[in-house]
Amino acid sequence: GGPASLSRFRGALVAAVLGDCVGGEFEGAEEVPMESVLQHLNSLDDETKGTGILEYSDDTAMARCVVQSLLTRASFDEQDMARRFAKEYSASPGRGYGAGVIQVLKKLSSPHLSDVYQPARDQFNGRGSFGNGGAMRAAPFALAFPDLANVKMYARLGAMLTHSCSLGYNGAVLQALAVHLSLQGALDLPQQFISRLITEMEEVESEEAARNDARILKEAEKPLCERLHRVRDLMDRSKISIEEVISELGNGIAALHSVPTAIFCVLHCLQPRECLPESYSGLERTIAYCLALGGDTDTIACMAGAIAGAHYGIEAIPQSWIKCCEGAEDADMNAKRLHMLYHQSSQGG
Ligand code: F2R
Ligand code: MG
Ligand code: MG
Repeated sequence: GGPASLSRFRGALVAAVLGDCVGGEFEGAEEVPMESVLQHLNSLDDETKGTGILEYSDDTAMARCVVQSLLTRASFDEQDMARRFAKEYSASPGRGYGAGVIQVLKKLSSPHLSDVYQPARDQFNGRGSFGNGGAMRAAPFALAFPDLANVKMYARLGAMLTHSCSLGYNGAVLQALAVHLSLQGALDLPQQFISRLITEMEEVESEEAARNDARILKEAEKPLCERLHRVRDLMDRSKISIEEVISELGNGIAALHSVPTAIFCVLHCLQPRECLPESYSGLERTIAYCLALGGDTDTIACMAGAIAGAHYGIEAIPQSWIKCCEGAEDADMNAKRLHMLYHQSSQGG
């Protein structure tokens, strides 16, 4: 489909859910042989093996809250979104949430809370979380707002409800930007895609709060930009091992160690790869590659799924995968509603 087509919206939201559901199998694993990944993915096609339904985790649970809030309010409403996060957590606390964010979600359910951003500010002795929980649910912002400045502003504010460290919320900004650009067809020119991300993040990371956090955490001056430069170097290489990707970019729970990694996975899998079946679509390659990295596989596959889904569209997703992932059909329905909201907004309606 063309820029911002319905197929791209459906691809983005559905593939994010699939990445979470199929990636959950390997979350936290140190080494994941590609053979195990392919076996896992093959089992989704084989109804006789009865994989059953793969449940979604916190990544999708929170993204669903973001989607419902944006659709219901037809804009960003921090009170409404915070209430939805708290309600979702209290209804299903066993979705594998991060150890720290649970405190925020409990506090957000208090009827006496006057500032919904305060619980996030109190995390980690006032430093705030740099986890990837803001980024893992950032894709819907790119599907609700056509304007780039709004995508950046609302992805940041949406993440700040739980992640007040700039590395956490700027990771969300980067993820939303990647989905926004992919939706426009920017991955047709991968070099320009990565350059554009670097340019945008240069501005985002020049803010004082970001510079302070980087200094305190002893990271590079502009940590996400520095990682994006590494992505650009790696994507120019014809061969690269999984070990090198992990050591250069990371595969962990911090936004810094997972958002650039997800972007790399998408870029690397734009072409067929020796280690992956020729029959795979680009989207299947991307998800498989994310799983083979080990570490935070559900989240990296969820984020890469959203970016890749916005590029390839819904047609690249196997029906058998959709059938066995909890929440995938809901995501498809919501993508259609977001597509309408997006186009209403772009017409000034
Ligand atoms: N939590 C997990 N996976 C662990 C295994 C779950 C298992 N399956 C189960 O069911 O028990 N996955 C999910 O968490 C990640 C998103 O986490 P989020 O929302 O960012 O949480 P949090 O707690 O804010 O941050 C995560 C951890 O990062 C460290 N950290 C963050 N900021 C820190 C700081 N300023 N100083 C020190 N450490 C900091 C802490 O260890 C946090 O707990 C996703 O992977 C999602 O899938
Ligand atoms: Mg998860
Ligand atoms: Mg995870």
